[in-house]
Amino acid sequence: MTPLTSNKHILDWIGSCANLCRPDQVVWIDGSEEQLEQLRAEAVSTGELIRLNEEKLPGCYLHRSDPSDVARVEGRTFICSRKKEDAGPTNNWMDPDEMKAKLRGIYDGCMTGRTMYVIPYSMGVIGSPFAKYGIELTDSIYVVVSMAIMTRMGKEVYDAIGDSADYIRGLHASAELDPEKRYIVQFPEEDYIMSVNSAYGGNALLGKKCFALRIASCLGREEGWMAEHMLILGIENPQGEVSYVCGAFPSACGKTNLAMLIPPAYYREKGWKCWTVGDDIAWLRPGPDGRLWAVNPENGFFGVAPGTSEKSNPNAMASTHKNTIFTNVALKEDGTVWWEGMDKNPPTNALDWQGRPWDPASGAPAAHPNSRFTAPSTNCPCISPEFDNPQGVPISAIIFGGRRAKTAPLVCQSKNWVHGVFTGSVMASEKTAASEGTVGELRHDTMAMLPFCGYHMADYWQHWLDMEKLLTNPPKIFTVNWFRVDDNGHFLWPGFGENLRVLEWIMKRCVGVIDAEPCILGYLPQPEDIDTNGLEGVTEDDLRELLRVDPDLWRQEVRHIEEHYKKFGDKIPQPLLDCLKDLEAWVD
Ligand code: OXD
Ligand code: MN
Repeated sequence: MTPLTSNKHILDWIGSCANLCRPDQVVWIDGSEEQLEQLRAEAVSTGELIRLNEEKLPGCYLHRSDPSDVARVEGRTFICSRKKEDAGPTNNWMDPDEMKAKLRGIYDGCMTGRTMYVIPYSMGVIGSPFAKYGIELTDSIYVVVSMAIMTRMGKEVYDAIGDSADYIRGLHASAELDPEKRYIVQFPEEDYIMSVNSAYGGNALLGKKCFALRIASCLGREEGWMAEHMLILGIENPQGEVSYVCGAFPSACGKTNLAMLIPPAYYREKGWKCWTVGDDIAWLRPGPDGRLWAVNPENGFFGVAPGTSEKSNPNAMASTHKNTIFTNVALKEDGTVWWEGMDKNPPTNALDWQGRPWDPASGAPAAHPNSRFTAPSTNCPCISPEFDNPQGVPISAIIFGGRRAKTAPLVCQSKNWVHGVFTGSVMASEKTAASEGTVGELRHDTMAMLPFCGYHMADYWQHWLDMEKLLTNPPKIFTVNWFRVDDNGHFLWPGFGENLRVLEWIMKRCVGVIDAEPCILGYLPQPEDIDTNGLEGVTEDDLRELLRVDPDLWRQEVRHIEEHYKKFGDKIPQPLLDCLKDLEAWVD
């Protein structure tokens, strides 16, 4: 097949990868619907994709992954910088030459009998100041058709790259899907990603975590911008003014629901609206006006299916009704799909995520707990009109969240940028039954970036601190906690759409039209400043409890923070240590 580019760097690199992997043929993906349709048909003929009910789910497919390949593999994900010190204590590291030698043995001849597809893609709107380009080589049609949803993909990307060597190379091979030879490797100094023996989205769709977070975090540090694991939400008030917030949350904290929030009836009637710009990743740059501007570099949602329902997130449900690829969900008799938490009617005569007949009485899940939908952003009913704006959107507030039964208040504004960076650096969540580890155990997940930062975490904090110098009007920083419980273990806050009540307070603080109560953690709302009109069951006493900061709990928290900080040794920026000192002085 004739190459779609004459760029020598690209041709040489593809040549050397083809020599190593030895595919039967190389296919250049041009992004046309015609070519994609051919590939989908081929995947259907081999069973790699299953076509779903064309009337109820037009253009939708089911893919079942290998049962040993259903999630990201942090233990096998590496940052191979030249110096170990640059990867830091929270990343796996190996010498780049040693890693490449090991990987060469695994890739050797792994595409014999298969096709190598060449995918040109852009993270961000092609040609925009934010955009970065990538080329992924893969042996998987599932990866090609998923990248067509998740990125801006097609031959226009070659025009944007031109003759330059400025693009991110990614070599993906499903190979034998052998978990023992599975490696997800980033070489940040070479703009190179190598991923082998997994076809799971987070490991194989290289534009997402590998590029848009791990590699991009390193590019951002060099170039004065930030790649963050954050949603981007637009909030429109009754006057028609839209403010934008970014939010970082560890998993199981309702990030996708917040990204697609539907205002409660009382707010809707007054004219409030919410707009989704992004559900997972934000690239943030200082604008000429001294504010921080954000884009979502992706073009689709790779959402967790279980728990998503018409009740919890109707916008996510609507996003999956056409042109969507479902992975590892259950297949119903009528050619539609099902997962736990979709509704209260488990299907009869369904097949589970591995294609086996499923008995609702068996107690086994029908869908894998990490089953996913890969859906185009344009399907989302509340997608922001600014989604494709090449300049992005200006960010008024950054929100750090976590799941804390008692310690963290419902909402609190940090004292300033430095203090906000401190609160992000010590972000933590208590484990739920759904995640590994002991229920209630605390996991520190700095800015929700623990598995995604491509360099030393303490250098990353310094980069956050340095960003302030590039901003004359930085966003205000807040912490939120939707998960406070009372003494009987009942949630005190209803969450979901009602979170807009908290966001409204945040917006008011950003424009300085409301006072707040100073405390050791920053600024708290007065209970009466959270609008509870139309909200049943949350009393002023509940709000007082939701906002209470208990010194005994914070004494324990300080010990946890000290423990967490110990990992980073003497690299921790002094301003963050000063924030910790203030907290220590308060609890002692
Ligand atoms: C994701 C993740 O899939 O954070 O977005 O794991
Ligand atoms: Mn994510």
